[in-house]
Amino acid sequence: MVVKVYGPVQAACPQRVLACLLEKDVEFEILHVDLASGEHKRPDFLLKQPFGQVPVVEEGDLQLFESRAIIRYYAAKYADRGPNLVGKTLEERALVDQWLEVEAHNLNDLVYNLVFQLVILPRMGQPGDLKLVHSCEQKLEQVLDVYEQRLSKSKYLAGDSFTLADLSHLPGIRYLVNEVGMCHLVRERENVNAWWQDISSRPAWKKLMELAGF
Ligand SMILES: N[C@@H](CCC(=O)N[C@@H](CS)C(=O)NCC(=O)O)C(=O)O
Repeated sequence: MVVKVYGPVQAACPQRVLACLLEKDVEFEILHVDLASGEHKRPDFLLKQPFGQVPVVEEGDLQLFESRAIIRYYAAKYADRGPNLVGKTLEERALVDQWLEVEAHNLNDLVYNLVFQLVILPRMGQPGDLKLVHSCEQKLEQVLDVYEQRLSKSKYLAGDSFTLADLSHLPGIRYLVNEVGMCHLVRERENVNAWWQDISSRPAWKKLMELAGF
């Protein structure tokens, strides 16, 4: 069954889902949601995503929102197809979950704030808050030092192979490197940089970047 994915292909959270579907070779259809005109806040869309955000997926009777819940679902559903993204043992799965949580709770907000202050507000003709930018950048330095340590011990976040833990970082790190002018945060860290070069070279991610027109 074709999976319907609601959201602009250029937005980070839909990209998390699309990267997973491409890795798993799951057929999908993108239904563009126009964030600029507030389509995601309209009553018909709120029936799909009550918080008025993208992405949402529909597959038959199943409707799901929250990008990390969606990727966990598809990675588990297609565990035997394509790369194993969830880990093989209980311990590997726990490590995948741990780093998915780190991405969601330690990294994502900082990146989001930087994108909002340095990309979205200026796009709307408003200046970003540079004090907040500086504070987020400093906090991000510390978070990425933890990644650097971790990636000095294993090639990928959860161990020796690429998993959801790594995949979930692709949209946010792309923003850092390509959109907010903070590529130094990645480039300065040998292991983080090697990891980023590796995961962003995956065919599924490259295909998504083409789809997004980046
Ligand atoms: N935790 C949610 C966050 C979703 C989210 O923040 N989506 C953004 C696009 S990346 C959005 O819809 N922004 C518009 C808004 O919040 O009004 C998820 O991972 O799905």
